[in-house]
Amino acid sequence: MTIPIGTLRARFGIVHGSFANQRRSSGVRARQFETSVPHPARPKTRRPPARPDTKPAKTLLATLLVAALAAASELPCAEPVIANPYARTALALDGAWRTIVDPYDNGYLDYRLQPYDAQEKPTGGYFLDRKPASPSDLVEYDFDTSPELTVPGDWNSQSEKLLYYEGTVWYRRTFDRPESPAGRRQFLYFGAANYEAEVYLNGRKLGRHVGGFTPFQFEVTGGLRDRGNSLVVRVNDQRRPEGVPTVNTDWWNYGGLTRDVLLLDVPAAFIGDYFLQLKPGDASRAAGFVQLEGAAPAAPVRIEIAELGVSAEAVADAGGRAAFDFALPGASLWAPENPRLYGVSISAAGDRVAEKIGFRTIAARGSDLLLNGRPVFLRGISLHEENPLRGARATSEDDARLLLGWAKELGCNFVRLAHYPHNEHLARTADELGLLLWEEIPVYWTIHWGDPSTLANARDQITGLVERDRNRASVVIWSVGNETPVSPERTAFMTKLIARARQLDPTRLVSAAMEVRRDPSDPNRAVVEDPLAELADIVSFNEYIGWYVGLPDDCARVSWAVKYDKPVIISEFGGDALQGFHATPLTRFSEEFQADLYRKTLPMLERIPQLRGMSPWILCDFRSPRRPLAGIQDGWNRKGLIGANGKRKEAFFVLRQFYDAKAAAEKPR
Ligand code: GCB
Repeated sequence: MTIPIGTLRARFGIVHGSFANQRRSSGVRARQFETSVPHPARPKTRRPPARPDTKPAKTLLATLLVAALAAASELPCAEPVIANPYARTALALDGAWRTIVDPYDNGYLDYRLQPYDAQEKPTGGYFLDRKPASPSDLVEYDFDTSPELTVPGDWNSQSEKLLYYEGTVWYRRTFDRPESPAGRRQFLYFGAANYEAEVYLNGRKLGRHVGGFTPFQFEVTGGLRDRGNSLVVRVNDQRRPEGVPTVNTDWWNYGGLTRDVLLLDVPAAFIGDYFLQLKPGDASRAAGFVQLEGAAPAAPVRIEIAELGVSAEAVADAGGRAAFDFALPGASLWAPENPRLYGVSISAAGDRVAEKIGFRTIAARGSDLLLNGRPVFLRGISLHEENPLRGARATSEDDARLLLGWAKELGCNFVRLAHYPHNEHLARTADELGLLLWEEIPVYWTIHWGDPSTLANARDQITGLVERDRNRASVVIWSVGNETPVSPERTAFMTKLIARARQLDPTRLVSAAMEVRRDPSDPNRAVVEDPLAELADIVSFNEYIGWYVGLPDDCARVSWAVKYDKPVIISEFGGDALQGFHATPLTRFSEEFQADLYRKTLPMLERIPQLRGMSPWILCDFRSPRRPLAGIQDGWNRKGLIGANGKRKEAFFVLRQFYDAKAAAEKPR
């Protein structure tokens, strides 16, 4: 959510009982699969209508696309940011920023706890970036002599003192105005700031953004000095019950300016956004829109794809939006084994932006998952946006290549980016490497379902994520959350998020990581039953049989009751192992235990008739404040198949063998 304050210039738009319950109760591991677990009452749900066959489904999709495009043009611009910022003329404001750690928010609030920036003429506040006017002048902070932190980057990993710090850190960066012909416009673009950011330029507040993983921007045209601009950002990552995520997460939620900061420079009228994919229902055509900002009415817009000989033109409507629908003769479809991207060039009103886009279809038909019309099995792995070798937020393209390279080595064609939007480099690199992606927002565990501000926040996050990545061929699934407790309020909340994702992008599938419970009358029967499963395109759930529930040998006895005629993805399973710790397979935290768990889990999952993929938990060990066990965990969740030292554990090879066999079985003969 971006809230602009008295913008320097009106911005475009306007700136601005499940198994899981069992294991989490009081932190005590309930090991017995046989233990009875009460399940919260669920409302009666209607069975979904029978799935129409492909033809009507395609027509429906096409209608939905048209309706979504029409509806989207009527929506208020909640948080528009410039699409594809990396293709723009930009000054990268990355590198060393001066910082002040401010646990009491002393630079933000006066001694009556009133925000300085609410005063008409602020009498204090670090955002003024003041210097003493004379030796007798009292100023109790000085950015120029304060420690530096690197941006993009989290603060926790950059200083031993900040390892567990949650609160406010002030960032300041100075810069000169880059040369730019008169009439052009400038925007300060932030890839993300976790969790809340107040942004000030030369002592004036530009606005505020809430939500730690989506981009935001402020227009600063006319507000830049030639020399010595002072850009100050207050970043606060205090956990809050009504937040998204809320106070409880099984990952370290790194604070800071964790993504790139760019000063973008664009023409007066420019291409603000675009969305181009294969036309639902007709894979021989592309369809979508281009959104212009500040252009004269009826501006012509051109899309060119030189390699395919495409040059299509459309005229923007009164709102600056041009709709496209054109043939893609001879396009080779994007797929993991053929990650073909085409150079797409968009030009209008004197602006031009270039992009690489892949074209493919994804659909669910009955329990089948179809990629480009052919059944596909998702050989996946889950991932946090963390470089385990540094114990730090992953921030760069290099980090993306490291992590996704490991996933490729594991034999994956699919990666679940858990539990929040990862940086844009991940999706762009996945496009190139040929990895299908599941992308998610941090609606994790127990969100405040009844709080409208929480819903607005989550809605903003799904909006920001979909708008940023809907041109990525790699992304096939939008996930609206993880392990949320079944209740009417939660389902109403999720229904709205699903509708939002579909409205913004009718070309992809929607899911959420759900839970599994035990049938009270049959201890060995695992039941998946959730009204959310009725709403989703894919039924995904996390299961920890053999780790939180029972022991790996129990897997042999489990039968499944998944009543939905939809593709099933096991979004998580796994167990902890400390890399290099060897013992018997029944010794917790040993590599042998984890490998045995994988060996026994895989055949158990294959007994689910609708199984179409999995993303076991997880590729790498990751930092978690919920994992104190000394000598073993030391603040890390050890469910990675790769340790924090970068070394593969035995289970890595078990899964790789399974995936290699799957891939071989799928190869067209
Ligand atoms: C889960 C969560 C994931 C945890 C994992 C675990 O179900 O979705 O965030 O890290 O279990 O290790 O317990």
